[in-house]
Amino acid sequence: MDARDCLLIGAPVQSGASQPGCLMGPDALRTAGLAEALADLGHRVTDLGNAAPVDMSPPAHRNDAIHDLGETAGWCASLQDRARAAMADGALPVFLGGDHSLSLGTVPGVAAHAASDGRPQFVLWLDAHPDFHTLDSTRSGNLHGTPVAYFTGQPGFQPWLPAPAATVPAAHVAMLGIRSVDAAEQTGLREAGVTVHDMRSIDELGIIRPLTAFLDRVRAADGALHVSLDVDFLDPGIAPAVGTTVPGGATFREAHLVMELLHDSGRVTSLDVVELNPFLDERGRTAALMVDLVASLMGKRVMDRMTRSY
Ligand code: 6HN
Ligand code: MN
Ligand code: MN
Ligand code: MN
Repeated sequence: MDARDCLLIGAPVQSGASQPGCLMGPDALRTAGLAEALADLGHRVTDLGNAAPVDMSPPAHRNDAIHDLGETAGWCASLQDRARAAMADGALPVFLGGDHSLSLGTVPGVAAHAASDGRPQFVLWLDAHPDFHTLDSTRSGNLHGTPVAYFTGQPGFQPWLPAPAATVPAAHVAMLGIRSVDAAEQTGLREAGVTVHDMRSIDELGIIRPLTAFLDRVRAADGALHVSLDVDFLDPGIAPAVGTTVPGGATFREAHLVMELLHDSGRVTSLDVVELNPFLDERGRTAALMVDLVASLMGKRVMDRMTRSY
């Protein structure tokens, strides 16, 4: 990959999760050396500091489980603007979470820019969960479980959340690593037509085939590609610092291979690193692993290869 202008944008959002701690995520990623790792690879890195939510007071929703709706709506509005502006600068934004509700903002923001460039937007969702609840279907009321439904344009989000600046067609979303899906999400995903590669399919097919099939589609469409990396994509044995651990996640090598293939594709235009809860970490190991994975995505490799071997 050529040297890129990387913009680090902290999004210390925790209103979408049930337990506090994601507030510290951006600073843990900084402490683990994210900017330095990207600069070492030759990229030009600017840390824009942390974004803040705008003030919003949406009406109460009939689903009593929902909490902190106004704060999450405020982040959604603010991050849509920040994401769109970062893309308009020609940069590759890296959004440092913060819980996954931040993708309510980042994805519509980058998609709005892609639309203004006349490029289709694609999203790769690396997560144990599909995050496909609507405001009506969420039982936990944790809005980090809703962004994919929101940015693919499922109904029932307005007037509680701002209208998305742009939506992404469900057919342009692929999910990898999925292993915890609620009943309402199953139905919604099937009806919308999202491509879901659950852990069983990774066990059976490996991780290369589903990913390269998706990347081929992005390339054929000359699409922009947003990658949303949830810590719980990884197995909790290697990444304990997340509030929603699910056993049986991606291994160290599977995760690095995904990042390496993404780098080789040259298609990634924006990235979320989400759900890191440093309060739950063990001596910073999860933060360090996330930094290492981002470095792989941005070109770090063990050996320089003359040719690709697959
Ligand atoms: N995440 N489906 C569960 C819920 O509460 O709606 C878990 C959501 C996890 C959210 O992965 O970002
Ligand atoms: Mn998630
Ligand atoms: Mn552009
Ligand atoms: Mn998750």
